[in-house]
Amino acid sequence: MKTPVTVLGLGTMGTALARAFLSAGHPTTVWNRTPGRSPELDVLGAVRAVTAAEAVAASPLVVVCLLVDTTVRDTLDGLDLTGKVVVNLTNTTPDQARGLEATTAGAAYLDGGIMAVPAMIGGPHAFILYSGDAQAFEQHQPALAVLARPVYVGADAGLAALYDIALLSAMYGMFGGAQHALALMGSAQVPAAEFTEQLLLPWLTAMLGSVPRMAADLENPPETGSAGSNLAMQAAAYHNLIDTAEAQGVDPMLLRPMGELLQKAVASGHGDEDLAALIRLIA
Ligand code: FVH
Repeated sequence: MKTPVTVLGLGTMGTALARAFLSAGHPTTVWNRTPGRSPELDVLGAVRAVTAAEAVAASPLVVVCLLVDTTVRDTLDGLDLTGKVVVNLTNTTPDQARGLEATTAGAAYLDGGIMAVPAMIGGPHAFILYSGDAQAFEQHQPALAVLARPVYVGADAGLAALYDIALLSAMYGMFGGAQHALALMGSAQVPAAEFTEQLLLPWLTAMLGSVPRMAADLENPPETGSAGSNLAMQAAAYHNLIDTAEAQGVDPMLLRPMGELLQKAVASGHGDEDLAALIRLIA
């Protein structure tokens, strides 16, 4: 028989997780603060627990996907977790994950960072970062794999959150740039969908190709200066990005921090270097 699983939290993500476990044949007990949420899970065979304590008692593997850290703490507070493996897939900071590990006495703790939206769960492109108890991860890897590709990043329970936050930070930076570009083109009534498909996506895809070189430069700084687009040149041109946004009536708030960092890099003598120098500056 497949490992029985409990899912605490039936928001959009918790529901997707429960659905994936049920579809893969795991006996699945679910609990949610507001009863009756996601009735489609009943059709798939979910067992509804009335209390979180009842839900935890039903399975050796307890997956938690609630709103924030305090929600998880309040929900688990006072429950008997002895002998359970608790997998917390709620978004947390590294310190919150370590704190939660310390409070789940008697249980093995794994913290997770879901790198997917709900519709991707159970599909080929989703992955979930895990850190914490290595033995628990080994034992339950087959069950966790029905959700998304499991990626174990280390025994420190806070590591998955650190990786998760790094990837989310990169995502928001990317979205911020794309959103500014669309606002700018919108100010000239350029159709957004066509601009995105024909120019924005090819441009961003080509530029993403330079990220591995940035990472390589960070690990092995080049002995000579920039091979192509030095920071002094970029800082000089960056004024045009701000001026154009203002002239078009678009708030440059998403662009300003990068311009300030470029100026700082040049002022502190890094003008002949490449973009990896900016990483060293903020670190
Ligand atoms: N959805 C997404 O795209 C992202 C993908 C990456 C991971 N995140 C994180 O997953 C956590 C849950 O997200 P969600 O999308 O399921 O969120 P909601 O649909 O808003 O559901 C929230 C659940 O939390 C329950 N809840 C809220 N407050 C309390 C409370 N005080 N006590 C007990 N439960 C609480 C809520 O219950 P209810 O409102 O239905 O009673 C939902 O079950 C989250 O950390 C994301 O950052 C999702």
